[in-house]
Formats: sequence, C-alpha cells, structure tokens
Amino acid sequence: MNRNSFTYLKIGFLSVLLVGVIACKHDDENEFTFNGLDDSYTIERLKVLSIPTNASGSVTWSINDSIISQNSELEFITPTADAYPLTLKINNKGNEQVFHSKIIVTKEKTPYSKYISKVLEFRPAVGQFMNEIPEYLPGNTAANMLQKANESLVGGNSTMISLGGYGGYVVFGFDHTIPNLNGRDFKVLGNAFFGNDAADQRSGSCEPGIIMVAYDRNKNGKPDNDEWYEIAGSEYFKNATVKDYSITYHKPNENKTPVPGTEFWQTDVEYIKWNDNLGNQGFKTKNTFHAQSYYPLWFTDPSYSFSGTRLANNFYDQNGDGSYWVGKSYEFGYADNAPNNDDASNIDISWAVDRNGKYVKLPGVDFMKIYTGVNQEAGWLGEVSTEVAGAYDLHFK
Ligand SMILES: [Ca+2]
Ligand SMILES: [Ca+2]
Ligand SMILES: [Ca+2]
Repeated sequence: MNRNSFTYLKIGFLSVLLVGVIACKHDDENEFTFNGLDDSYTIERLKVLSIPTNASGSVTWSINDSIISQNSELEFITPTADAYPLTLKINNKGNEQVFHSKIIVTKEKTPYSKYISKVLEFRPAVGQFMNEIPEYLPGNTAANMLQKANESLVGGNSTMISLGGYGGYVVFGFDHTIPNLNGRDFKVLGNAFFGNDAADQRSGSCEPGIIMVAYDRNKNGKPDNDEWYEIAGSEYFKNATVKDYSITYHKPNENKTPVPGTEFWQTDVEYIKWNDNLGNQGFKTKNTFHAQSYYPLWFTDPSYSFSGTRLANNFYDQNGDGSYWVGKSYEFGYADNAPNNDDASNIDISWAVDRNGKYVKLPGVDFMKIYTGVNQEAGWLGEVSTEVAGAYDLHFK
C-alpha cells in the first residue's frame, strides 16, 4: 500500500464543552482514564468517524507517519475506501502512552449522490418571481411547496427556485458528509451571469446569497440549531456588512388601489410594506412585468420575518438614467453571485465561522441553508433575489 495514495483529513475540532471541562479542573486532578482504542473501527467512506479520548496532555493521531489530528477527539473522514493503520500517542507530563488500531473504510452499500438529496425547508421572502418559481396552485400548502422545492433541487437535473428578497431561504441536505479537504469543497448553482455591457467585467446579474453550513455532529440526521455556521464570504468582516439584521414583510391587500410611480414599469410603489430592525421602512414595488402576488400565497400570517447577515447593496445604475442596472460580484463565498462555471461559485468549508466570527474546523458538512443576502430593489429589474438551482460535492468521485 502506498501511503501517498491515501486521502485523509486532519480534523482540528475540540468541543467547547471539552474546553470547559479542562478549564474547570485543578492541576492535581488532571488525570484521566482512557481505556484504549478498539482493535479496529469500521466506517463508510464520506461519513465521519469520531473517537473521543477525553485525554488531557498532548494528543497525536497518526496514519503511518503522517499526523492527522492533535485534538483529544479524532474526527476522521475520507472519500477513499481502504484500511488505514492508526496510531494514537498521549503524552501527559512526560508519560507517553501509545495505542494502535486500524480504521476500515468501506464503500457505501447504496451509491451516494454528489447532489442535494433532500430539501428540508423552503421559506422565501416576497418577490416578483414568488408563486411562479416554483409554481403555486390554488390550495397548495407549505408541504406542497416544499415538495415542489424538492422536485426542483434534488439530484443532477435540478432546476431553479427563487428565494425572493432579503432573508428568503432554503435548507437542504446530502446523503453523505461533504468532506472538508484541501481547498474548495462544494458548489452552489444559481443563475448569475456577467453583463456583456457592464463596465466592470465581474458585474451583471449577481444576487448574492449567504451560505450557512451544518455538520450533523450529534448524528441525528437533522441540522440542529447549534450545528449551523455561516460561511464568511469576502464581505463578512467588512464594516458595510450588517450582522443580526432582521426584516418583516406585511401581507398586501391585493385588491387595494395601486399607487403608480413616475416610471412606466411602476405599477404600485406602495405594494408590500416592510420594516427592519434599523428603523428603516418602505414598500416593495409591483412592476408591470409580473402581475401575480409577490407574497407567498401559502403563507397565511399577516406578516413574517427573517434575520441574519445583510450584505451591502451590490447593484448600481451604470448609466445614471436607470436603463442598465448591474450587480457587482462579491469576491468569494456566496451563492448566485458568480456564474456556475466561475471559481467564485465554489465554497471552502474552512470559511465557516461561529456566531462570534471565529473560524471553526468542521470535518465536513451535511446540510446547507441559503438566504438572500441583500435588501435592494434595482430599478426595473426588481428586488435582488438569490436563485438556487442545485448544489454538489466537488470532491465526489
Ligand atoms: Ca476545504
Ligand atoms: Ca444534528
Ligand atoms: Ca439570480
């Protein structure tokens, strides 16, 4: 066996809980009982094997002579079925213990898909494509619309759904853990393109969506609240980015008298009332190009809200006469922000941060949430709305 042919992963995750436990211990109590490794561990490829030791002192996990982790708990994932000889060294105040084992990685019994396997939630914001992509039919419920989102996004022949304006989101999962290997790990598909007449070559129809990722740490098959992390894209640390933004949309009376604007396309400039937690409020305009309701018709509540990170407006009126609006592509880390064949639509799991903006080391991700990251109306183009047309594991073979 040639060790260079191995593909394995260093996992650097030490749970917050464990840090807390160690911090509370006095030095003289700093002893542990570790009963040693099993003779071998068996795991399917692209699933995470967790081996906790609760050991203090310095811990080194190796495969042959390559160190793969120095954390108390090993989290191992690989795309390659094989047998991996495992060595664990625990050095506590100069006393070194060495344990040997083997990780047997098997190929899955039912072949995995590299694409989305399930859509768990679809909760769009208001927008000009609402009730059309996917299509709402009278009497449809939230469950019906979720089923339509599944039909659109699952598998390799996926088609597009629109998330509407700021905050609208979709949550989906995969049938395996997308491993966090070197470099970028997955792609989110959208309908972004660069404009032929855009003065800035990387501007056009770019409608950035924030990407959240979840690793199913407790392996219950669901993304739990404490398992979500935001992908810190190129704008994350900038002052123009608003954290903890929230917005509320109010259900319009579709039969009210419209208030036309000064532009020919402005059918009703007082169509859908919104307000945010920064004290801003206004109306979303109905335009002549889309006559259907812009409020999700399967929502019965008189208003609904979203919260998250809000990116600075990225659309601008290039000629100053309202004729040509273009959206600037942000550098990296967003959905529907660059063409599907552009490297900027590929995402590195290592960009994930916790709620305090600290990078976290995830072994991989099982779930993603995408939400529209901008609250802007770009003239006659309408609101900036992220579209999602699928996603896939870039490492999968
Ligand atoms: Ca990576
Ligand atoms: Ca979970
Ligand atoms: Ca789009």
